[in-house]
Parts: sequence; structure tokens; C-alpha cells
Amino acid sequence: MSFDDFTCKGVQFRAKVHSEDRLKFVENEFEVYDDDVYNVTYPKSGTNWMIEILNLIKHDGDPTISQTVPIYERSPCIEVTQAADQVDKLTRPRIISSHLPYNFFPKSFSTSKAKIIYTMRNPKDVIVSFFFFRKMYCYHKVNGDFQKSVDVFLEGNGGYGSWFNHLKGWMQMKDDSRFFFITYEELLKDHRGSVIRLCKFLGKNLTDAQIDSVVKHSSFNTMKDNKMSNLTEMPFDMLDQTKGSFLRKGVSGDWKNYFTVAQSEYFDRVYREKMKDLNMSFYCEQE
Ligand code: PPS
Repeated sequence: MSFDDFTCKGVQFRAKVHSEDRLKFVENEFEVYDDDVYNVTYPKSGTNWMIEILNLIKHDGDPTISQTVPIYERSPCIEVTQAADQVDKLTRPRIISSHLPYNFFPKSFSTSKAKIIYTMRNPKDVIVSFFFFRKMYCYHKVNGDFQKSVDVFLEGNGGYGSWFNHLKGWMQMKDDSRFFFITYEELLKDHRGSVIRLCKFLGKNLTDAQIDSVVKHSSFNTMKDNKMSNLTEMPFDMLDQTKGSFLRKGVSGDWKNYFTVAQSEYFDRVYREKMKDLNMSFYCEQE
């Protein structure tokens, strides 16, 4: 735990970007609109990729907004203190991101018709992505080697708490018609098919050409070249671009390059134990 972390309902948050007041406001007072779309993820699971896709779908494949408005303003994180104004300025239908666990989400969602898209990623790749992100993220430097990243993850001591609790919490919504579940690995394997499924869920009828445009402008290389999407415009004292790239590799299975056999076997044992009560299997487990 770093000096500026705090705990709320047993989950760790960062004082630089979170506050108890904002968390309480979001949970108890934030007004969810029926046409809202929530992009929910555990961090490093494809949040920004989904922001890009959803905004392109909203604008029928037109990339103008993607090329002119920073990605964190297009779909700000509802719980981030500094993003409160940006959330208030969103045009409808609002596309709002969140890493919040299920039991922190706005209570007014329960009686709304709003939609939630939950993206899951192979947790071993989440750990690798985090490991490299922490090197450039100045607000929360975790000193330590890769083993430390694995330990923090498995103990649930990082920001937003336990990955396992996050997934299990949100899976309570799996049979709700307002809930769409997808994995990062499915997006990678069938980008276009995933966009079509998302359009169907959102009730958007796009032409083939418009779908092609969504896919093209949300591809890894296009996003990496787009300064409105690659986070190079973030303040340097927050994201040190000399220490890495936010759009780092964008692949699945990169964990094989960093986990030792022993780390992987240990991870698998803990994973099986922690997931046994969920009784579900996930596509990304095969990657
Ligand atoms: S954050 O900080 O929690 O909001 O990060 P998040 O956006 O959830 O995850 C960052 C990882 O997503 C990858 N990414 C992509 N992969 C494939 N295609 C596209 N278009 C794409 N956009 C972002 C990004 O590269 C990070 O993964 P790694 O493994 O570090 O490359």
C-alpha cells in the first residue's frame, strides 16, 4: 500500500484521483439515465479500447470525435474525482467508464434501463499490463519486481481491490438483459464480429461500411497513432511517456514472456481456489 492510498468498504483507492466523498456521491446520489451506457472493467482489461469502439458506434463510425477529443473526456471514469466535470458535460447517450466493483456502483442503476458492458481480460495479462503501466504512472509507483506485481494482484492489495471479487460481483448481473459480457481475447480474435454484437446489444443499426470504420479506427495501430487516444497528451507528472507506452503491445498471452513456470503454476492454484464458487469458465482462460 502506498502512502496516498485509502480504503473504502475494504477496497483500496488512490487519494490522488479518488475521494470518499466522490465514491459516496457516485453510489448514493449519481443519477443514471435510461440511455446511459457504462463501460465497466477491472483496470488494464481493455477499458480504452472499449471507449474507442463505443464512441465510434455512437457516431456511426465517424472518427471525427475520436480524432479531436481526448479519450478520457469522451468516456470519463465516473469515480475519478477530477473527471466529475467531464461526466457532467457528456452528450447523450452518455458513455461512462468505471472500474468500480459491483457494490460501489450507482444505486439508481437498479431502476433504470441503462446498459452495462463488462470487459474481462486474462488476469495473467492484466498483471503484465499493470507491471509495465506502473513504471510510467507517477501517482502510484509500486517498487518491486514482477513477483511483487503477482503478489499484489493475488492478495487483492492493488487499486480497486481484488480482481476475483470484481469479477464475481459483476457476474451477479450475468443474466440481466441490460448486461453485456465480453472478453478482451474475444475482441482480439473477432474484432468485427464483436462490434456487430455490441451494435445489436445497443440497438444501433450500422451499415457494413460504418462497421468497417469502427473496426479500423479502434484498431491497436490506429489508436496508437492517434494522440487523442494514446494518452500522450496526459500531464507528464502523471504519465511519464519516457518510461513506456500506454498502448504497449495489445496482444493476448504476453504473460508467457514474463511468468516463470513456478509463478504460473502458483497463480493457477490460487485462481482455481478463488474461482471455484463461481462455477463458470471463461474464454480467456484458454489463451
Ligand atoms: S486502464 O489504465 O485500466 O484504463 O487500461 P485499459 O485501457 O483497461 O487497458 C490497457 C491495455 O489495453 C490495451 N489496448 C488495446 N489492445 C488491443 N487493441 C486496442 N485497440 C487496444 N487499446 C488498448 C493496451 O495496449 C493495454 O494492454 P497492454 O497489454 O499493456 O498492451
